[in-house]
Amino acid sequence: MTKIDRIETSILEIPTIRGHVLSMATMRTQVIVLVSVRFSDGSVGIGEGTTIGGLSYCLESPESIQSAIETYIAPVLEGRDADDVNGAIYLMDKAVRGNAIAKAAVEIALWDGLGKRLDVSVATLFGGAVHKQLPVAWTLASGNSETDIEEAHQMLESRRHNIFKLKIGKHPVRDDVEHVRRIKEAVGDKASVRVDVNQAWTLTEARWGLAGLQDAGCELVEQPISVKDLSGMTELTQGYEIAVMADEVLNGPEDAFAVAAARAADVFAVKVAQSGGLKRANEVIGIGQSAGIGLYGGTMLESGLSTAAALQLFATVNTLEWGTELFGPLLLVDEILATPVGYSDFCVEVPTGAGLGVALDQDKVAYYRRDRSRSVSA
Ligand code: MUC
Ligand code: MG
Repeated sequence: MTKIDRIETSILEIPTIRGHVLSMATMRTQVIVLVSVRFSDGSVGIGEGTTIGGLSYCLESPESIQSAIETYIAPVLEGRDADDVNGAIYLMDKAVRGNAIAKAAVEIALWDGLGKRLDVSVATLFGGAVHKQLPVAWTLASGNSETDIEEAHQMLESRRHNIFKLKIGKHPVRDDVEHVRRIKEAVGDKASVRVDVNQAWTLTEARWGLAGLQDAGCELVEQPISVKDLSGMTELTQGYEIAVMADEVLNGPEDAFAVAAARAADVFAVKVAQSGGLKRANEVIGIGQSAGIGLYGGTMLESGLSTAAALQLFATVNTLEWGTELFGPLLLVDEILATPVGYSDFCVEVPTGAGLGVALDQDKVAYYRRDRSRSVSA
């Protein structure tokens, strides 16, 4: 029996190509928690747990992800059967409440290891890929309308993206709607425009906002109000034509069920990290499908590693009505994969090969490492 020998983590810091301005934080660096799971047969699985803006986006930080893994998850998994990924998931859930991103990072590494040992892709472990590539959105979030318009034109000309998500919620609603209107007018029918408010609006602001946004030709609004106001989300979903997407409120299948039961969204932003791993994200997908809720492949702005993990899962889903936003590696100044995830013709390519289908560039990993404690990566 192959066993889990040792679980190791390290934190990397990689600058972003420009300031990424969200309603709750401006990102200039992305902080990535890398996980290597070493198995007794010499094989290694790799995973990544990444959040956004320190502790400003959700309840986990890079430091809490690392400490949850090293202090509480590694001791219960080390020595166990490497192939028993479901057993590991149940044990992690028993030993650790919450901490979805930490669990996801370890679970991804376990699936990667299993896929490599069986010489099949992670998509195959989830029933098989039905897509080789998926549509991919780009987020315009420079904080300046002119710069965003220029960036949108570049993306259209290079055929990299024709779906744009605009980050709003930092400015008065009227100004934000005007910003969206200008960008939609500039791209016309060549691109679709969506927005993400990251919970910044009150319900009253959201009523004005949604009316203005749909008038401006914006097709979707993501998490306009607090995760705590599910009845407000229901009102907005039912009151306007513009699609309402649930993001931060979705932390696994139980939340997906609650949102679906309350008809509190038209679309799920399915995030592997936020869901607690690939298996739980797949359950979120199943709940969305059975409730008639549209699906969107979301990101925590991860590097190519967890982007590849998400691609392995989303490639198995017949219909992602709203495509994906798996552009994380493109927001970073540098790659940590030996062979980067491919982007062309408005799509992202699903990596092929065993496990996640990607390998780390160890020189880059060493270069971007925050410190060298307890860390020897795959
Ligand atoms: C979020 O809230 O969706 C995803 C894309 C992006 O630009 O930010 C993230 C976070
Ligand atoms: Mg979002």
